[in-house]
Amino acid sequence: MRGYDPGLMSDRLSSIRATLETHGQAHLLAFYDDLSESEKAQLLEQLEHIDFAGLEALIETHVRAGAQSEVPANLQPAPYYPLRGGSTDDAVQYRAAGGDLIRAGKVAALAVAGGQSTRLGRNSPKGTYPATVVTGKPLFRVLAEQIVANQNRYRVTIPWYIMTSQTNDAATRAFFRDNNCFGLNRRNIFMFPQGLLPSIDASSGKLLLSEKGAVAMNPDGHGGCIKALAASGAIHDMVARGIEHISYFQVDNPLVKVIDPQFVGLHVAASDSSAEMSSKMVPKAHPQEKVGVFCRSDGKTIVIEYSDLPEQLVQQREEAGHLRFLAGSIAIHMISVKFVQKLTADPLRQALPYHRADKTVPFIDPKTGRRVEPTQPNAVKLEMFVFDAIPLAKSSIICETSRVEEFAPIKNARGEDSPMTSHQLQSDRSGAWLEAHGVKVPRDAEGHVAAKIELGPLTALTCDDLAGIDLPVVIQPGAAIVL
Ligand code: UD2
Repeated sequence: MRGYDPGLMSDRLSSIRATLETHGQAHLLAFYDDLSESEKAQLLEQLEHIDFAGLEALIETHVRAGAQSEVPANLQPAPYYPLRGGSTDDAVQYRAAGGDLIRAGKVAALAVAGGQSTRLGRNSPKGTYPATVVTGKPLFRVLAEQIVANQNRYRVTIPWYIMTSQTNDAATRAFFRDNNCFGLNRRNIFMFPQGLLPSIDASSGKLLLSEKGAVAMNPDGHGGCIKALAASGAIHDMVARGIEHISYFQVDNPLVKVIDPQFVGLHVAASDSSAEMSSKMVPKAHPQEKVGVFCRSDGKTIVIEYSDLPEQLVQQREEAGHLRFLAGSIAIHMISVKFVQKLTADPLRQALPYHRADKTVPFIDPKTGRRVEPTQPNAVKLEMFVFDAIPLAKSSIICETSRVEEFAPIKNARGEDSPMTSHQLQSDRSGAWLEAHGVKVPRDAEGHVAAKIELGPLTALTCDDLAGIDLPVVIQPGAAIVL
């Protein structure tokens, strides 16, 4: 923050007041005179960083005109590389190509971890949530151990970029410090907070005050990582390290393959991939599953978020009986550094479109100065989604993966995508790997593993890694095993 200089402060105040008046947001200074000198300076600083002209256009389209996400009329299901055994010729070839790139130090990991675990009933960074079935390792540890294991395997440094948010940046850094970075070298971990956007009153289009001296802000969505990668210097750091491709994933999925050589290889070497942005999919478990759906429109691959896909398409089935719009996005991508550079080359151009989310946001009434705690959604938050970058690539490919192998997100306290469903999937994967090596694993009537089996990344990154390891012969029903 700049030093206190009364003359300068008054010039800055006049200039920002003029801007606010031009854009109908002068109420943001309603309590300016009541603030302490440091609060005044903070408010001016905050206001000076808001692009009011750009925001006015967004308020017009997304708030006043009530624009919702547009869904093209001519949607078709997107094609994808179907799941095949890892031993097919293609798979071996792609895995080798990907492995070469990883070994050459050209692949980095990127976790988007701006969220808090509020839906899980906590108020701490999502990555600190205890995720594993027996020992309750936090998500960050599960991901970090995979990076350690891959570094050992490929004898290379795999830098880890982590997008935090203003709310959880300090707590995330402290968590890593307190855990000695989970065995990783601190210098190879690059944390950067995502951008913020003002929260907007839904009925008037006015920005909200969270305090008398502060504008209410919200994180700009996981798509904000594209801009933040450039703005934070992360992309610069990648270029300096010789990184060419980024393995992107969400912090909430303990089964994600943080680095997957076969996916890296497919992304760079498939004949129909421009090697800019590639994605993984799983077949949707049921029509209403809360995952975006890969579609084609006007020759481009796009993701339509689950809430936006028209119900008639959600339910449509092929003759064989499976869903026509089947390919669920599990938010795992390969993204090239050059593609991020292309998207962010013009800092004045917004790389990705905004989506509107209606939220309940407490605010200070500019007329009375009283705090209002609404019980219904009163505000619009604007967010970017990373998958909106896909149609900006020349040619983007999708490959199928198996849910039990790679997708067990922890999002809700109960029901779908909860610790319970994630634990079951984690045990199911461990059980399947053990069975492949001759271990007798108990299963229930639905075919799920009927024991808690935790298989750490430092023991095995893949099923094949279990070869040569001393394994139990039989696992008893209800047992809790850590390997
Ligand atoms: C997301 C996808 C959904 C599906 C699902 C898979 C969107 C809009 N939806 O659903 O299609 O792929 O994931 O699990 O993408 N995050 C940030 N900053 C933000 C917002 C989110 O870092 O401003 C992180 C957050 O920490 C989490 C991830 O992004 O790791 C996903 O966020 P979410 O839980 O809000 O997304 P969700 O479950 O609605």
